[in-house]
Amino acid sequence: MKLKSAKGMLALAAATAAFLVLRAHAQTSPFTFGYEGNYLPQNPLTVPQWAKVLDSDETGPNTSESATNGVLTVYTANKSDYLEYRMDGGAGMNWNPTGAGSTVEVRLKTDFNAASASWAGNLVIGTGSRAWTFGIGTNYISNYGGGGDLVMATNDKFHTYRFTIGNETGGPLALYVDGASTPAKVWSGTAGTTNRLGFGDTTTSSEGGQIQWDYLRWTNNGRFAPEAVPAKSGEVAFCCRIYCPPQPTSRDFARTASGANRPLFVQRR
Ligand SMILES: [Ca+2]
Ligand SMILES: [Ca+2]
Repeated sequence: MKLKSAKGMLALAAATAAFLVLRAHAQTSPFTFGYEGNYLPQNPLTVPQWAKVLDSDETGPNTSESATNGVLTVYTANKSDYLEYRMDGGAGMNWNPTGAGSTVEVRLKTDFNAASASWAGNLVIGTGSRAWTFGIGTNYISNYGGGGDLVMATNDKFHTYRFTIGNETGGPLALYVDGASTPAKVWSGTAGTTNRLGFGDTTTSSEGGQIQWDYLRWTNNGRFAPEAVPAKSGEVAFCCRIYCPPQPTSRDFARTASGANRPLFVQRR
């Protein structure tokens, strides 16, 4: 496709604008529910509300929880300490895997692992027939039941972790980090009847420390991997001068630095 005239360019601009309207629609959040860290999970102001089911030292000081500036900070002093929030699953519940596929996204930053602990806290994803319990450490994420580590720094900054499950009875689960379109790790999980989301510090044996949770979002309406950048190998961005910066980067394929979509053309070499 070649652009040969201003008229042609304007026509293409109009077509692209229409495409972007559709694309913007396609990029709307797939999530049905979310916890945004504005209140403690068990606070009635949190909708949907979580159950705080376990706390090894409710009056402190060996466990603590705080929601400040949209971030929940959960601390456990020792491996033996625990503090867990649950969103139980099932028919009519706000976590209800029914075969369509499920997607969970969390944004978090670990602060530290407790002394002699390998992980700072946990995330539990259970569909009622398949379960994954993740230990989240400062330098790796592990699946307790199924084994296998994703080696990465989780304490350098907030990262986004998207977990997708296509087959909720057999797995596997794929983890995409920071919007990448290919999984950083895939875990098969283990058979089990746990049907819930859970997070915090959920066991007595392996983890303690501190994690800051910015949000947890989820849906049981499908398996939604992060969207790929639309340009493909062998294609280059060709930008309309009306809308685009003179030196578009790869990120400009989808959006600007401010997060707003920009009209872009893709021209095959
Ligand atoms: Ca623990
Ligand atoms: Ca938040």
